[in-house]
Amino acid sequence: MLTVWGRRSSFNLQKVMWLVGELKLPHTHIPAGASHGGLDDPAFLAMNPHGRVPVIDDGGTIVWESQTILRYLAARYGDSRFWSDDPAERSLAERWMDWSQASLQPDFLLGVFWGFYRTPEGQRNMSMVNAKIRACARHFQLLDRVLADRPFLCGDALTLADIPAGTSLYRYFEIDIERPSVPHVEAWYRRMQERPAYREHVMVPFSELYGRLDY
Ligand SMILES: N[C@@H](CCC(=O)N[C@@H](CS)C(=O)NCC(=O)O)C(=O)O
Repeated sequence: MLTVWGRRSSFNLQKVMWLVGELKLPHTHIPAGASHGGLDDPAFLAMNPHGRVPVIDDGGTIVWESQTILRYLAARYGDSRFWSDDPAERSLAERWMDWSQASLQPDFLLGVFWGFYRTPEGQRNMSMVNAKIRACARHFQLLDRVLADRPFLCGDALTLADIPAGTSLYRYFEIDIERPSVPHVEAWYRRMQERPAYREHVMVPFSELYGRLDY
């Protein structure tokens, strides 16, 4: 049996739960982190010395780091659309996962979501926030160009490529910031919203996080 630790408002948990939902994996979810606590418990630190969620225990195999978990679940339970045996084909999805973690996620999640949405108004560094909003506009315009001739980042079907970047969409389109016109990204987002796993695990209201720097 698969066990997943994390809080439902955690962006990194959402990526994992979205894939768990797509793969229809039976699982137990244990709320952990923020007000649920538990991350400093010795038993939790023995699983993840970094003391962060998400973490999974899959029949005794412990995995932490959200994107490592995505790769693990896709390789263990996915069909070849999520994890190709061919390194070249697999790299088509992996590059978008790594791009998302190295480029989009720092600018959006740290710069905009934390810097703007989670920071109380009087404490915001608006020149930093505005620079990050502009950086995000460039990231989404890049995605818009790629998605102009395909429904998903690697072609006709959802793959691991779409999960980290796609998890940003709900918050990006919900919060009150300036956005460029990105019709192909908006169409991609509508395709995500048709998926029950996306609606259940990613479209999680987050207004309780507004202006709150604590977890
Ligand atoms: N790079 C890690 C980041 C893990 C991380 O920072 N998780 C946050 C939640 S998104 C966390 O555990 N925060 C502490 C808390 O929720 O109490 C990953 O992708 O899993």
